[in-house]
Amino acid sequence: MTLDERLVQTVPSPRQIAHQQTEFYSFIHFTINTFTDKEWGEGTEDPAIFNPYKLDAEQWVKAIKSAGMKGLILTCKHHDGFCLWPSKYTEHSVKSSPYKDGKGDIVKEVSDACRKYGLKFGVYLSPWDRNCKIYGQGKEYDDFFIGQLTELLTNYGELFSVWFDGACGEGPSGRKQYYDWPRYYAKIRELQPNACISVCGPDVRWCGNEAGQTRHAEWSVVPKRTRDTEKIAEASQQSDNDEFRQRKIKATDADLGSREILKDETELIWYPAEVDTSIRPGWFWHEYENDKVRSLEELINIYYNSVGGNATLLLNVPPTNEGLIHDNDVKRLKEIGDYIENAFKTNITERSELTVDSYENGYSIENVLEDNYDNYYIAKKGCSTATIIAKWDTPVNIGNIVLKENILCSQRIETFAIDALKDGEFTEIFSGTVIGYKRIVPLKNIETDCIRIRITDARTEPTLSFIGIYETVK
Ligand code: FUL
Repeated sequence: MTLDERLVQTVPSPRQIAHQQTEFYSFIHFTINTFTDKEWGEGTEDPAIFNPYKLDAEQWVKAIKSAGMKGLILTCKHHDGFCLWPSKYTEHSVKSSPYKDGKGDIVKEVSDACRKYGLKFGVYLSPWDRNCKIYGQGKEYDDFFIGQLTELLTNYGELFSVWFDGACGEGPSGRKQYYDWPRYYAKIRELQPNACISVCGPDVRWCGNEAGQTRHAEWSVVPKRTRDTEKIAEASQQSDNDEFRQRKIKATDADLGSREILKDETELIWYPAEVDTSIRPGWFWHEYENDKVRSLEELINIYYNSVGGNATLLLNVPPTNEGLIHDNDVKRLKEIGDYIENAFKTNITERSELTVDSYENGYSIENVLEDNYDNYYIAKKGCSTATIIAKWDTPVNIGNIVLKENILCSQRIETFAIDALKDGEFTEIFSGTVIGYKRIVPLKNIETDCIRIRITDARTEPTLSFIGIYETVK
């Protein structure tokens, strides 16, 4: 079998497809650290300090929805071991805090608010637990961890993500727990078969940094060894420092999936990237960061490079110690939502005369007008390139072009380019590598009456499930 044949045989699972379609969703970092101004708690904090007396999960969910996000992942337990739900396996939880006189369950409040407003819900459960006395004792700790995991998997409805962090700062003389990952995964598959297991897990790949940086080309078919949990943990945060959060991708990891990289790999997997970053410098809320909410421009740029670059975006928004999302973050989230709504409001592909140089019977180019995988375009057998032309009667102003492959047929396109007709001649205005699930090409208001999209190389006959050409909204 040729390399290209092997590559295109590697396809996503239904749960991976559903996850990728979630596109943009939020992280909520909230725990006892919110009250101590720390990023990593020690595990010795007194639960008496935990009292987010104004907590309003619906306020969180509304703010997140206003940004156009479709899901929420809550840090049910961070490294300090404090549980936001009344776990029966520890006293280090909300039940020992003044919050609602020890009768609160924040996981319940947040998951209920998500259902009410139509957001998917996911859980973050830190494998590293600094409070737990038996951490490092092998099976005994795994039993405890499975107990807590089971509570989260059974009591809060359907989950779309279970997020396992690789971070651990125990150091060389610290306790070392060899996590029984296969056992954790089996429990999740048994109780939440539709949930993706992310980062230290088989379904969603950590992009490799926390700064919001993406690779030039983010491939979904990568070597199986990229899923090795030990390696993921090694690359994860090892100590509580700001520098790590700003760290970019190492040059050696810049390419995970080109033909050159994959040619000698024996085992390949579908393992799409997720970009996780915070709206502020820290993952947790700190009063002194209230005026450090990242700019709209920076966040939109991250959105284009992640959601528009064949990855998903997990944007953290940390609630305050009162239990509310701060006004500055609320405002920025709404700005993001408005920006995205405007940028992708008016799709003028349908108004164009659309032609292509080749297609397979039953897979004609009109199939790209609707955004689904039931109908899609595929080039004629034997063709690894395609030239698509969209022509309008009068000039149009284009702000963005969205291209999507049908990933049920794997990720096939290697390179593409876009040209605009100006004074009777085509000029190249963009060239790129991957398309994958979704590629957004920002065009800064190009005026033309004809656009040409050239798929210049593909692993086998290229597919496109959707083309959206968006007019600039004034
Ligand atoms: C890291 C953790 O150490 C941070 O505190 C945060 O939770 C981030 C998402 O993952 O590895």
